[in-house]
Amino acid sequence: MTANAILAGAALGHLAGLGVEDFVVCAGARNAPLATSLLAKCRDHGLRVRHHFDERTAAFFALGLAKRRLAPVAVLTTSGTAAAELLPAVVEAYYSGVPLVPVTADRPASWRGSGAPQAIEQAGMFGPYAFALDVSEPTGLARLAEWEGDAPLHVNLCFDEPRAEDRNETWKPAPVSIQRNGTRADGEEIAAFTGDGDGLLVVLGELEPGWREEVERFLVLSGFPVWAEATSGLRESAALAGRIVLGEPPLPRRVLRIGGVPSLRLWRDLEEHAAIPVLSVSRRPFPGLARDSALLVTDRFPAVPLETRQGWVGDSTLLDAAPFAAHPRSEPAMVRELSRRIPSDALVYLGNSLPIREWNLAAALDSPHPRVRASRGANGIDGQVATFLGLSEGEAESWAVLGDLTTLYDLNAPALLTQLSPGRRRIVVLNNGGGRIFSRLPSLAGLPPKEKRVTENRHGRRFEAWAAMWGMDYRLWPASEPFPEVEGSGEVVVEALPDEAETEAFWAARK
Ligand SMILES: Cc1ncc(C[n+]2csc(CCOP(=O)(O)OP(=O)(O)O)c2C)c(N)n1
Repeated sequence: MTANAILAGAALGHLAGLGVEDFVVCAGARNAPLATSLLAKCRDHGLRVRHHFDERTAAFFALGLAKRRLAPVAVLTTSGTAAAELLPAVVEAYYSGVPLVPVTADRPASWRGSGAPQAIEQAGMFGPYAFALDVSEPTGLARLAEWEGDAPLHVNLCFDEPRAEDRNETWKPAPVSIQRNGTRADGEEIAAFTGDGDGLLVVLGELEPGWREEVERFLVLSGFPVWAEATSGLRESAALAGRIVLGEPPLPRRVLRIGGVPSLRLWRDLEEHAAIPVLSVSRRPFPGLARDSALLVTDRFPAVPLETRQGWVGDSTLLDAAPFAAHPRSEPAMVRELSRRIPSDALVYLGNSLPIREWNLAAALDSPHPRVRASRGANGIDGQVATFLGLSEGEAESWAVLGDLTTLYDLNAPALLTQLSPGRRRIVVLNNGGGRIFSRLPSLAGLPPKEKRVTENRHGRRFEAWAAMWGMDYRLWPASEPFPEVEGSGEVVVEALPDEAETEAFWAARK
C-alpha cells in the first residue's frame, strides 16, 4: 500500500472513530487519496458524503450539520486557498462551540515556504480558532485524543504526489476517546447574584435543547422579568407569559445572561455602563462583553436554590400590537405576519442583521416557535443559506428568513439541494434593497443617499432568476398583498418586498 493510502486510511479511520458520520467533500488533486478512500468505504461504515465545489459554502453547510446534533462533521479540502476558504465557518464554530472538523490536504512539509503552486502555509492556519494537528505520518493522529470536542479541530494531512494506487479500500473506524472537560456550575453562585431580584433583568441568548427545561423551571420559580432571544426557545413559553419583555427594555440595575451572547441593543450598551453588574452563564468561555463582568462556564444549567416568589409585578414593556396595525406594510409587520404563517413545529433559521432583530421584536407571541436557530457566534452574514441547509437535514419543514445581501452572499449554496433529505424548505428573502440595518445605526443613518449607496450597497436586484437557476419554486410577496400560498414538497423562495416609507414610519413611531 502506498504511503498516501496508509495516511488517508488512518485519518479516515480516526475521524470515523471520533464520531464523524457526515463528510462534505471539496475535491481536488491533493486530497484525492482521502476523497477516493472515503468513497470506497463510506457505505460500509454508514457514513454520509456530500460534496460542493466552493469550500466556503461547504464549510458553512458542514457547520449547519454539526449544529444540528452537536456532533463532529468533517469538511475535506485540497491544498492552497481551498483550505483558506474554510476560515469564516471555523470562526463561527469556535465562538458558538460547534465541533466542525476541517481536514485539509497539504504538500509534504519540505515544500513549505517554497511558493510552489498551491503550497501555502497550512499548518495551524486557523490560529486560535481550532485545535490543530499537522500530520505527515499516521502516528501523528494519536494527538486527536487531546481535542476537547467543543470547538473546531483542524487536521492538516501532508500527502506526496497523489496516484491512482492511493485509494485505500481496507480502512476501518478506529475508536478514539477524547477527554471532555465537563464543567458544572454551582447554582448557589447564581442565587447569590440574583438575590431578591430587585432591578434584575434576565437575558436569554441561544439555549441548547438540554438547557431549556432547567432554565424555564428556574425562571418560573423566580418570577424575574426576561428578555428572550427567539433562539432560546422560551420567547413564547406559556409558563413565562406576561414576564417576557419585548422590544428594547430600559436599563436594569443588574443583568443575568443565560446561554449565547444576545443580539439585544441593551447588551451592547452595557459596555458603557460598567457599574451595572452582569453575570453570564454559558457553555462557551466568553463573557460577551469587553468590560468587567462575571462568567460561569457550564455544560448544563444548574439547579438554582430559590424560594418560590410572588411573580414579577413591575411595569412590563410588553410591546402592544398598535405599531404593527398602524404600519402593516412595514418590514417588522411583515415579519410578524410571517411568524403566523410558519407552522409551530417547523425549524426556523434567522439570518443575521435585521431578520433576527425584527423576529425578536415582532414575532407573534400567540404563534410559538420553539425551534429557532441562528449563527450568533461571530454574527456574520456569510454562509447563511448553506448553514440553513445543513440544519434542515432530516426536517419535515424548515424556513430561513434572510436579508437580501445575506442571500446574495451565498448564491451557490443551493447546489447542495439535490443531495439533501426530502423536506419542505422555504427561504424567505426580506428584500429591502440593501443592508438596511445601517439606516438604523446612529453613526450611518443620517448619510446622504449617495453615500448610503456605498454603505448599504443599495440595489434593485430580484431573486426570481436565482430560484429558477437552482430549480426552486418562487413566490413574490409585495407588502400590499397578503402572504402568498406556499405549498409543495420541495424548495420555495418567497421574496418579501416591504414598503420603505411604512418601515421608516414604524421605526420613527417607536423612538
Ligand atoms: C461577513 C460579514 N460581512 C459584513 C458584515 C457587516 N454587516 C452586518 S449587517 C450587514 C448588512 C446586511 O444586509 P442584508 O442581508 O440585506 O440585511 P438587512 O440589513 O437589510 O436586514 C453587513 C454588511 C457581517 N455581519 N458579516
